Amino acid sequence: MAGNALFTYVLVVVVVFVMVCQAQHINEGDHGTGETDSTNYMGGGLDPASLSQLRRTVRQVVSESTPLKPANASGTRTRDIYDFTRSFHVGTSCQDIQSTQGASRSGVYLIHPPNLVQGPWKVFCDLQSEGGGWTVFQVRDDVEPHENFMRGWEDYKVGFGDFDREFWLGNILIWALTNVDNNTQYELHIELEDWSGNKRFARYRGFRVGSERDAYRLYHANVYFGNAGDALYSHNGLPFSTFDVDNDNRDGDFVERSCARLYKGAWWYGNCHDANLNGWYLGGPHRSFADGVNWYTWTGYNYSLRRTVMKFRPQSNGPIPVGFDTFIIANRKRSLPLTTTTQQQQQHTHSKTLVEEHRGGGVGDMREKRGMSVSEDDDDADGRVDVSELLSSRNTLTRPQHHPQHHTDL
Ligand SMILES: [Ca+2]
Repeated sequence: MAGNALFTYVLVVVVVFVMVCQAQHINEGDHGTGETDSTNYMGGGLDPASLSQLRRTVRQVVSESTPLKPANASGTRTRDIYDFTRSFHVGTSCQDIQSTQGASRSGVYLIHPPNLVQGPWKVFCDLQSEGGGWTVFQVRDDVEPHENFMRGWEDYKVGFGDFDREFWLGNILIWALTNVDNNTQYELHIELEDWSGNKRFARYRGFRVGSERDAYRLYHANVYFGNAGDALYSHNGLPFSTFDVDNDNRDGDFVERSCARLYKGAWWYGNCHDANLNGWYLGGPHRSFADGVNWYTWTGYNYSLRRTVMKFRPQSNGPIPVGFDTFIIANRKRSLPLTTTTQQQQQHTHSKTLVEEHRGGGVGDMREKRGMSVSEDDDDADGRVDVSELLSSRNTLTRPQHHPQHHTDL
């Protein structure tokens, strides 16, 4: 028995060593995705037959000795991200850190935009998609535990969530970062993924968000590229609403008058929406109407997407270099009204559609308002904006003093 146990012990040590070496090898070659395909283990020198024999033996031995623990004993499931806040200097933007410091990996960085009095702030930069330079301001994903996005105005102002799970960067920073000066235009890119792994995207030029006095209104230039459908067309020029601050165009009694309450989110609602990416995370098809993570022009009002990412970067002039999938230039067809053939129809037919509510909001309107956006709020002599609200302990996302657990620096 003693000899048997010793043999088992040695065998386990050897096999674990071999597997660790394999895993390290794979990790060195593929840091970015955070996923290791088990089939890759085959490539490291052992032939498949003996490897699977070893695995069987290990599985048998392990199951006889110690109970198998779940992959993560705490029950959490996160996105694999990296924290570069101590390995790079503070930049003025994600794109700045990429171009002046040679950062090339997506992760959390510190930026202090020149138009802000206070800073720096932690942001998640996507430096690896299509040339990088993106500031990510929203993520919904298949993680545990999910973040609650049914939050009030103040939470949406300062942001919430975790960079390695789901988050909203905060309307103050989204506004500040899309209004750095009057010359820089930004492009908005939205990635969507359903529960079958299909991916679509929507991209808009001339994106920015107004100040709080402007109710964090959404502006874009109505220039859409993508294959997900132009679901933000009807939201252009609309103010932001939360369950406790109703800036939408919807009338009615009690809960009926608030799109945010009806559809369980916070968004640039009109009456009410073609997109609801801050809605409930319902995990696929749902019977309830339009209250999930919905993108109407792709998956309708009864399908809650698996993953969404919203990000922006300074836009270059000329054609948009979209290097994947096919895409169409926006057709200007009106969105279908927010009605269905079910009982919800009665609920909605009496109200005007969101598209009908929305007039103007084109490029002309946008430019007209743009000049006032930075200077209309509290600012100092240099025209920089006071964002001291972000220093409060309520801000657990972008305040550098707050250190949640993530991967250490590389
Ligand atoms: Ca209302």
